[in-house]
Amino acid sequence: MAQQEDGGAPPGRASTAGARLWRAAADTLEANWVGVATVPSATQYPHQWSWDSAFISIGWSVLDPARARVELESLLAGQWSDGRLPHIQFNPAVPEQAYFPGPSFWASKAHPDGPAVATSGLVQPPVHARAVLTAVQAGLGTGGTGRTGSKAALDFGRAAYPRLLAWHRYLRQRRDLGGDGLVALVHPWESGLDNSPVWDAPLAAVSRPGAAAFTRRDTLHVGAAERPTDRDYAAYVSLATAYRDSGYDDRAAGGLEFVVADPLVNAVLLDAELCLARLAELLGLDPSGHSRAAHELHEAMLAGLYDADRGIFCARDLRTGRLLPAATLAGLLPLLDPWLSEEVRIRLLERLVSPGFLGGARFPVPSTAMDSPDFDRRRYWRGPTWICTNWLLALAAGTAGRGELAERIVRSGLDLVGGAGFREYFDPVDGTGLGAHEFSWSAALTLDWLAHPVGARPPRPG
Ligand code: 9WN
Repeated sequence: MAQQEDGGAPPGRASTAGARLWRAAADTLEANWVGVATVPSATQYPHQWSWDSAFISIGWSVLDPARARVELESLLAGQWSDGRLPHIQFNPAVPEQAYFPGPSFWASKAHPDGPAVATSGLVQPPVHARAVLTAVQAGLGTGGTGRTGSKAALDFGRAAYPRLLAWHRYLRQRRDLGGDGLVALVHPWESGLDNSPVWDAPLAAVSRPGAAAFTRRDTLHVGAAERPTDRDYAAYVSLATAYRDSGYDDRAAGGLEFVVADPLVNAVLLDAELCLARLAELLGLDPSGHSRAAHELHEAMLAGLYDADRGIFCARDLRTGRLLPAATLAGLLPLLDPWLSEEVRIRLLERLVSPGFLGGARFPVPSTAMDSPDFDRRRYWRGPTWICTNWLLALAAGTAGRGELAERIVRSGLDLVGGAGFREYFDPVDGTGLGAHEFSWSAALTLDWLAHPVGARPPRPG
C-alpha cells in the first residue's frame, strides 16, 4: 500500500451520517484496490477502466494522494504510442472469461502501437487531466505550500503532463473525423454512456449485429432488465470487431458503421484542456496553448452540436450529418464551458431544472429526460441516475455560477448512496440501487463531495 500523506478522517460534512458514509466509501475503495489500481467492481468489471480510474483517483486524492498517483500512473502505463488511452487495461492475473470482451478479443499486443500490457482499443471520456490536476493539488495541499507530498506531487505532474498532451493530441487530431474540430467516437462504449437512447438510430443501422458467436458475461452478476438488450450487445460486438479488424485505424474510420460527435466527450475535453492550462502553470510552463484549444472546442461545439430550437446540445451522426435528438444529460454538460453566451447558458439551465431532469425526479439527475419516450428508469444509461454524471453536472452547474443547483445535485447523490449504498446506478423515481454493488466511482466521488462541499470548492482553472 502506498504511504498515506493525508487525511483519512472525514472533514467537511462531519455529521454522524457523513462520517459513516465516509468510512463505508473508504472501505469500498480499499476492497476494490488490487495493488496498483482500483477495479470498478470486483465481480462485474474486474480490470482497470479508463474514466472510472480517473474518477476513482479523485477519491484517493481525498484519502491518500500517494495512492491517487499510483492509480493514475498505472492507467497512463496503458497508453498506446499513438497517444490513445484505452478504455480497459486488463489485469493479467484475472482469467480471460471473467469479462467479455477480454484481452484475446482486443488483441492489443499484436498491434504495433499497443503497450506492454493488454488493453482494449477504444477510448472513454477524457476526465484524466482533471484527475491528474486534482492529485497534484491534493499532494501540494491547500494553497500549494510546502508539505511532505509536494515534491512527489510535482514530479508526478511533470511525468503525467506529456502523456496527457499526447492523449489530447490523439483525440483532437486523429479523432477529428468530421474535420469540424470535434472529437468523434467510433463505438457507444467510447461515450461512457454506452446504452444511451442517443445511440439507438446509429445502432439500428449496424448491418450484421452478432455475425460472430459470443457469450455475454455482463448479465451473470446484474439482472438482464438493468443491462442492454441482446440486440444492442450484438451490435456493440460487431462494431468493436470491425474497428479491431481495421487495425484500430482512425484514418479508415469512414468505413465504420458508427461515427458520432458527442457533447459530453467534447465538453469534458474542453474542461480537461483548462485543467492542463492550470497544470502547466503549476509546473512553470506556458498554459496558453491549452486555453486556445479549449476555446476552439467551445466554438466547434456551438457550431456543430447546439440545437438552438430545443435549447440543448445533441450528438451528431457524422455518417448522416444529422443531429441525434434524444434528450439526455450529455446535452447539458456543455455547461462546463465558461465561454457560453448568457442566452445559451440560460437555455441549458432551464432545461436542467425542467421536469425531465432536476424538476421531475425525486432522485435526480436522470440520464435520460423523464418526460421523453426513451426514458426507462431501471435500464443502464436510459434513465437511472449515476454518481459520476451527477459529479460532472454539479461541476458544470458551479461553472455556470449556479452553486445552489450544484448543491441540489450533490445532495441527491449523497441521499442515493446514503440510502442504497455505493451501487452502480439508481432509480431516479424511488432511489432503488441498481447494477453492480460496491461500485468504486460511487464511493470515490462521495468522498470528494464530503471533503469539498460545493461552496468551498476552489475556483475553476483557466
Ligand atoms: C463497457 C466500467 C464501465 C464504465 C462505463 C459503463 C460500463 C462497460 C460494460 O462499465 O461499460 O465499457 O461492460 O458495460 O457504461 O461507463 O466505464 O464501470
